[in-house]
Amino acid sequence: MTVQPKITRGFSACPHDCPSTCALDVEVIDDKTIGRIHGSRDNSYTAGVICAKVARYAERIHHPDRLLYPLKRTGPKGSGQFARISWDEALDTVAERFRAIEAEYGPEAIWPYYYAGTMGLVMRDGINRLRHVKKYSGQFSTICTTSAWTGYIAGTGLLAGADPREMSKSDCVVLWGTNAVHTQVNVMTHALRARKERGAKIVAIDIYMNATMKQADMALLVKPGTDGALACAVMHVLFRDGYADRAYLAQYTDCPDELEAHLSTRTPEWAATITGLSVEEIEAFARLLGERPRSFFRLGYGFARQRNGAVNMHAALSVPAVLGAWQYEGGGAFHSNSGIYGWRKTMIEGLDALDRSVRQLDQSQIGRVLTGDPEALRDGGPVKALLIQNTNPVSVAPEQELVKRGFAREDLFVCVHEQFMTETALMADIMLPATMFLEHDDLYQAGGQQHILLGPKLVEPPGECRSNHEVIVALAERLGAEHPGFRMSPRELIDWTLRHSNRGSLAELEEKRWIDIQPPFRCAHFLDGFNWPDGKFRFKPDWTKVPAPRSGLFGPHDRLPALPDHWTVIETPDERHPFRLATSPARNFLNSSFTETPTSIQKEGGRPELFIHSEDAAANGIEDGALVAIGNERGIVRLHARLYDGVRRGVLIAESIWPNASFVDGKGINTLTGADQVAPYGGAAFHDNRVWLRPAEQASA
Ligand SMILES: Nc1nc2c(c(=O)[nH]1)N[C@H]1C(S)=C(S)[C@@H](COP(=O)(O)OP(=O)(O)OC[C@H]3O[C@@H](n4cnc5c(=O)[nH]c(N)nc54)[C@H](O)[C@@H]3O)O[C@H]1N2
Ligand SMILES: Nc1nc2c(c(=O)[nH]1)N[C@H]1C(S)=C(S)[C@@H](COP(=O)(O)OP(=O)(O)OC[C@H]3O[C@@H](n4cnc5c(=O)[nH]c(N)nc54)[C@H](O)[C@@H]3O)O[C@H]1N2
Ligand code: SF4
Ligand SMILES: [Mo]
Repeated sequence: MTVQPKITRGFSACPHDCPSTCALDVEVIDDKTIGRIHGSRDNSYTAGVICAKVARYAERIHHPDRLLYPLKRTGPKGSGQFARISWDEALDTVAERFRAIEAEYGPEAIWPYYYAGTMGLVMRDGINRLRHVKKYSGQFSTICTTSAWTGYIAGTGLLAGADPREMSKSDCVVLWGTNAVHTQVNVMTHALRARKERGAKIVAIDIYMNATMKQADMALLVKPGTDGALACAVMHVLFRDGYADRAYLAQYTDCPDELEAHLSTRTPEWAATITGLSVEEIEAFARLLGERPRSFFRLGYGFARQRNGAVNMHAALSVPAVLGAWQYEGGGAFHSNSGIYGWRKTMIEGLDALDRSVRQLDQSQIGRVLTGDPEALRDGGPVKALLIQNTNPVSVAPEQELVKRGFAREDLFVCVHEQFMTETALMADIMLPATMFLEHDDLYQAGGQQHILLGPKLVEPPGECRSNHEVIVALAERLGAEHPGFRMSPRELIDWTLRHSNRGSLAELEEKRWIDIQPPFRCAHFLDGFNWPDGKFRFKPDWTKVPAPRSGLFGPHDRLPALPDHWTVIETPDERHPFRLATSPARNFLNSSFTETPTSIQKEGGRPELFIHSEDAAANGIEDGALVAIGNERGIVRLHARLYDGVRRGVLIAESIWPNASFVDGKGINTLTGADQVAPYGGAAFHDNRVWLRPAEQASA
């Protein structure tokens, strides 16, 4: 007789870089093993729903390829030849190299590089404590949010908005530039509830017929980078047809008359040419909104990953202001709640040691930084060492050819702390094995909703995996870095941070599992004013003074339009590059995470593919399934064609981010994306690429 193990339930929070930050119920089989993961039913935002890839997390946490022991490189860079070493040898080597590099080149030659592979505040941000105390080079994090946040804050003055659960009380939910079915499935839970319970309409605005567009009542298929034009024409109609809420505009906005005059030429006909929509589609969308001012604008990141992305975000955000939608429960706009938490992260990040004279390097420009571009180096010395946690730049960063060239430098010392042998870990001199979220304690805040959640340690890590915190503390000790945060445990850091941020204590959070910090209705809807001295929404922002994270003015910031508009700084097709390529998210991968799990790879069809309109394929002699090449001045990528008439002619979509090695030539999709910065504060325009397309045999790799 076999004894069935007794399954207990643990609670947690999803650590991945996803706006949903789901509250999780985890089946714990024994102290090393988990079963299925479920979405918590009693969390009002998660509402029992999570994505399939996290539900089957056992496949990732118990993966046979998990890194279990520290390794040192024994062959040429990137050869994959490593030998197992002890933790002491690994940490001593890193510390010795850092000390030697600091002695010869100064502390700014060392660049701790991280991102959001885990969103836990302790494990993600603790690397900054070491950075600040040691005065290593700073990182300006631009790879994800900068263009979107800047555009949103330019209007409201604050990164917050209507309670996302209010979507279920809306008459019209506008999913603008987010493929929520893939990237944050819980948005659909609340939007579909509004449709079922109140007959709400769901509008989706995207550049291809993705899974979210297919669920919409109205799917607006725009040309990439033209959302500003659509927003302007919609506002034109709202003013023209008496749908603009003039009393609201007078009370709550900066220059409604100037906006109305400016929009007089931004007609549906004007926008139709730019966006590729018909005049009727634009009129119908505007009318729908006009008749349903209780409209909820759920603004995503995707449409801001264009060179005019901040402007387009701000233009889309201006529509609910013209409509007066913010006055209604179920109306207004939401992009992210990152502005409501007000954390004191002194202990986690060592902010009391931050020296603002230390240079900040642009995360997205890692290729340029490592290949010695003086501007990217802020006219300082070279970067000679990297310490990497929670990110996989060799796969995810733009200008991949430069990134690879940089990582191949013999004089660059690289330490990567990872869960898997990613393409970045493969370039390491010292590789350290990392824990996963169920193997350490951490604190989470949701971007796409309003909870603070606890993710306690539930199982023991395999092999010799250590958490990010353990690695940072061990290095600090060897490097002589002093800070009280290095003497605290993760649980102490969580408790300190909660208490000093007036969010209770660890004991309280542990009991409650999460806390809902949704601001009151009037505040979330800015009914006592937007977050500017005069309380007025900005149609005409001062783009040099948006209170968003920034380290300078970048991109063509001196040419930003004063009012919402179509800004023509995108990579417009030309004779040599007649196509526009976007790298929209795949459902079963999360950035480059989950590309190691067999089910995800199989569900994504086993290989990277390029969606091409059948007429474009025919015109270029390309058949379904054929190997094709796409290229621009940044490089050439070869992958297989998938004919799909859900893309516009002239637009190509490669759902990403597949490992570079899964492409025919080992060149990943980011070979084609650029690291020039989105104005005004930076950001990477991953979906804004001008390319040519050919059958593969006609293109030399
Ligand atoms: N399954 C899955 N989930 C994820 C991720 C993932 O890779 N896979 N990534 C996670 C991360 S890090 C983030 S930041 C979020 C991002 O999630 P989202 O906010 O959804 O943003 P994106 O994933 O960049 O793109 C969303 C959509 O924008 C569309 N788009 C691109 N250009 C334009 C344009 O000019 N106009 C319009 N209207 N649409 C455009 C793309 O085609 C895509 O369908 O998702 C997170 N969740
Ligand atoms: N072409 C294209 N490129 C893109 C995008 C796109 O839409 N198109 N999206 C961009 C966006 S929005 C983002 S946010 C970036 C994200 O890109 P990345 O930051 O690279 O995100 P992930 O691929 O999720 O990788 C995180 C890595 O962290 C590791 N990790 C997870 N948890 C831990 C931990 O606790 N400790 C340690 N040491 N490691 C851990 C994982 O194993 C994984 O390899 O990619 C960007 N790149
Ligand atoms: S939807 Fe997002 S937050 Fe929720 S489980 Fe999936 S990846 Fe995690
Ligand atoms: Mo992201």
